[in-house]
Amino acid sequence: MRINHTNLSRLIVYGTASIRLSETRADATHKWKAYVRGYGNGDISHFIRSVTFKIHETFPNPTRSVDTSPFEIEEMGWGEFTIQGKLYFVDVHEKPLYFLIGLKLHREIYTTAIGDVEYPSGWVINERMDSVIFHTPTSVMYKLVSSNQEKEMSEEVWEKAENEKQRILAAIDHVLDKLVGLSRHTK
Ligand code: SLL
Repeated sequence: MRINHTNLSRLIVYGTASIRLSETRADATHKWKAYVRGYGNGDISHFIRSVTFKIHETFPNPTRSVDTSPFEIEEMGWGEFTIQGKLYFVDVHEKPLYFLIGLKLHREIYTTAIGDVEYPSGWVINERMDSVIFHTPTSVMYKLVSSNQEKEMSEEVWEKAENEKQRILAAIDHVLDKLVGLSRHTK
């Protein structure tokens, strides 16, 4: 049964963390992790059943499933690639959620942490934050999700997210302007 006119949401953070090995090998220069966690490291295992990480095919068993918290895998390697994630909810009636995250071994301008938790120095963090929205959730999911309160977003993180949103909107506007310009040209 679904509960109408109800929306529940929970913040999740997914990302990668990597560090250079002190002794590198031909097939491994870095140790890395990929993970999904709650905002501020809050527990998400009461509504998330499992997370599947599809990593590069140069690794053995490239589809890795994690069904207990922390939803995290750890590996050693030499290269960067995109990881495909799939998040399954405790209630199988809720559709799984897909995400993509770039494994980053080297720091760039946009490899940043969300800032809700501290990491030891030396780690390269690449994270995204997303809001999982349960629109007219099943009653099972409603009970599970609402059984735990989530940490409130700090003002700093909120501001960062808002700036990012504005940046994306400005980029969309820019592209739309270009497209309008192009179509005028071809008329
Ligand atoms: C690149 N397109 O060329 C990427 C591929 C693959 C990384 C990166 C395997 C480690 C191992 C590994 O790190 N693969 O052999 O165990 O940069």
